[in-house]
Amino acid sequence: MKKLTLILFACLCSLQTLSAQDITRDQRMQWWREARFGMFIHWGVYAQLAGVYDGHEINKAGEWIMNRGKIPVAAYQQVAKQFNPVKYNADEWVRMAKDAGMKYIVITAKHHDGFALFNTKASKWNVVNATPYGKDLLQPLVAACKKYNMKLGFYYSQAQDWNNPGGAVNRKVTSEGWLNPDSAKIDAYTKDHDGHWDPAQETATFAQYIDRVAVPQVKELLSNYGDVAVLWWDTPTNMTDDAAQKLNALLKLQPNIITNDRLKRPNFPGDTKTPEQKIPKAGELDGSDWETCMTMNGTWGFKSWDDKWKSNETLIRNLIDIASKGGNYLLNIGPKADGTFPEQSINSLKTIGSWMKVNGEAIYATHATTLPQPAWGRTTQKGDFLYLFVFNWPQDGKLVIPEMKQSIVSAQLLAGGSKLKTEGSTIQLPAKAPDAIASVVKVQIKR
Ligand code: JFZ
Repeated sequence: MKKLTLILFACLCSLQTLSAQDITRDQRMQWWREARFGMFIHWGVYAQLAGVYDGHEINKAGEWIMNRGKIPVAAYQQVAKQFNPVKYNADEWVRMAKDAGMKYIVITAKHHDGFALFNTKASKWNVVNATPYGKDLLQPLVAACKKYNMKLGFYYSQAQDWNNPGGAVNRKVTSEGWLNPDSAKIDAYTKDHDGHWDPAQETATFAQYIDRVAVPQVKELLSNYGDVAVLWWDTPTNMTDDAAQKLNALLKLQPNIITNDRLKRPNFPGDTKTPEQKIPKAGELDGSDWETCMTMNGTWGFKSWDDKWKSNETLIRNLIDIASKGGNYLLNIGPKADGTFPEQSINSLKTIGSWMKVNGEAIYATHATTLPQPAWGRTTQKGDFLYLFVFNWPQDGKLVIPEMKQSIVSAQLLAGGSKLKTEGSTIQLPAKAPDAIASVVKVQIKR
């Protein structure tokens, strides 16, 4: 009898943890699903080089300069001696994100160059020990995010590490989708190489790197900075299931944390899919939580000579396109070495912010509609409201909602708020679009 009770008790317990977990996933994901828009920040020693080494403009993304330029470990660590971001103002950064309508920030706590933006006991290769600045860069960001009610997540390159011994090195850049195809400044430094380029990188094994650096650092990140909203793993080069297991186990330090699918494939799917520099087709990723990460120009980490800036029209319409398909937009900023955002990024954030101020309700906490994608733009839905994003203003002023089955109760423009006449599934628009990039019509439907 005692045994039976014990077994029963054990069963009940496991049942309870199961159902508790089920609830937790939706609860855990709720803020993220409603947020729709976040800021990615790629910052580190590479910003100091800004895409130029030894007089050469190094091709490809700025944060890859050590790898693409085959910069020796000692030489790269010398660069840190100049990294002194005295103009870094975390409060200002968070305000810029907030004013743009962003709901979360994900910052590179450690990128592939292994440089920790935080105070770590696991490696001297960090901002406190290796730079004249000498202060933790994450701490002020944590404080500012708390102040402005902004969620904060950490990007952590768990496998690739080009400075800490034993870290993995991608042999070649296999997917070039995120590279700037027009930056044809090819020279001797940009040829593909096989693996490590400096013996200093190979004085420990990968397993030792995981135990000595990655595990303790992730533990620090998840213990010393309050609530961590997201852990954004990247490039599972050489990852073993054993290493992934050890890192994954640390997530219990933050019960509400959300993780992506880049720890190790396929056994560690995480919570979110991460299409990079591209927006999936409608329906393509239905059923999963996904986030498109994208650069504003052609690089993640700051590069002085990259001027492939996306227009505000592209950025705003990307956000709309992504929201209309049920995803999130993680838009990147590559701060300069002095701690300021590039001027172009600041300006775009402001423009997006003004648009969001008027039209944000059509983005946040909405979901994809079942309507076909209209030729004039995109649609989202929230409860009894449909939101119509008009990119191409109809010449005859008649906006037709294709395959609309429900009847319309009322329609109005979010910009200015004027009520619009409707007839069946046709909405009568004023002659001129209130917003040249995207005007939103809010439609109440009868369900
Ligand atoms: C990775 C990094 O290497 C890069 O520096 C940046 O941080 C970016 C956000 O992520 O780059 C990738 C990762 C995955 C793919 C392409 C580039 N991919 O899956 O195609």
